[in-house]
Amino acid sequence: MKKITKETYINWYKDMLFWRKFEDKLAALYIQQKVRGFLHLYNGQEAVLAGALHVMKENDKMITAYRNHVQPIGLGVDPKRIMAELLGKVTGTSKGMGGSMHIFSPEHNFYGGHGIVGGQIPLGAGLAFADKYFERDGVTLTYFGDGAARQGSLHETFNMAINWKLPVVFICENNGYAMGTSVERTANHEDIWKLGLGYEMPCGPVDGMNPVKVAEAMEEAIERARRGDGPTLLDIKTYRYRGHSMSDAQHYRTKDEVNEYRKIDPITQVLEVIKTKKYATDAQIKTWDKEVKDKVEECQKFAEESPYPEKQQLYDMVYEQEDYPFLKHR
Ligand SMILES: Cc1ncc(C[n+]2csc(CCOP(=O)(O)OP(=O)(O)O)c2C)c(N)n1
Ligand SMILES: [Mg+2]
Repeated sequence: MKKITKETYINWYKDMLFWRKFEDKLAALYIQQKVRGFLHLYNGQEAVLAGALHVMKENDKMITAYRNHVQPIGLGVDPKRIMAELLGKVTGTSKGMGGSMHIFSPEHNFYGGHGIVGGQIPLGAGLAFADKYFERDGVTLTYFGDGAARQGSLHETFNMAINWKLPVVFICENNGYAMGTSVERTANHEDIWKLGLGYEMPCGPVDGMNPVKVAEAMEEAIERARRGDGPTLLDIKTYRYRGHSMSDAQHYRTKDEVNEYRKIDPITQVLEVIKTKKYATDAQIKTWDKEVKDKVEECQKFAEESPYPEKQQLYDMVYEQEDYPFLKHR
């Protein structure tokens, strides 16, 4: 694995803080009704992304559900375009037509952004199949939630992926809840990783609040897939501080529970290493915090000042059969 150095910690801190603040801004814009529809935030889960990015290589891909605003930023998409997409602006990643749940950027190896719970699990295996079929060196990181782990298509996909030794890593981002339903209520045991055992798929639990632990587990899984030994299932234990979406009264958990997880917050953990190892002074850390704040404001300014799409765009983005014999779209 690429060494975890002082620079790694500093980049992790800056990146994770930016993702957190970027989404805090989205929450504020949602309350102002500038972001409409659904909004599912990643607050608390950042280490799962930071650890993965440390070990991913150029041709590796990522696909996830609707909690999908910061992964493309990590893969190199301009965050201004993501904020614009959320505000429905023409400068967005899908010209404002996709919105929060459908961020997409194949040129950055980011394949969405999927609203159907578990819908992306077979799609991730499909991306991996394509890489194997065309003999391309790529591994697909297929993310899904603990709720999605209860979908039937997961089993069909696992069976096929292990049988054909597809270059895919199945990553259950286990944040403890599917909307208001806790993991313990959805099965007779809580170890989602054991779903791999029936397929003799390498599998195990991972501490998802620590990017080092995530990177180590991911490295092993990605390299296994890359050398042709097929998939792994990682049950990454993480937590989301905010509600399922913005309209969640959170009656299913206590404030104390949320605070317990804040004590092991991934950003704080990384900052503690930076401080104890004296990787930076307090003044330097303050400068980074200010840089993050400014970058978020720049995104907001860009998104707010961008125009909405022309109405005509609606017709450009639907499938239209060339020889359709009846009324034309335009
Ligand atoms: C097939 C399907 N069933 C139900 C829903 C409604 N729904 C949206 S999110 C969600 C919970 C999913 O939880 P989980 O997979 O744990 O992901 P998390 O939101 O925790 O990231 C449900 C039931 C849906 N979008 N699609
Ligand atoms: Mg969940």
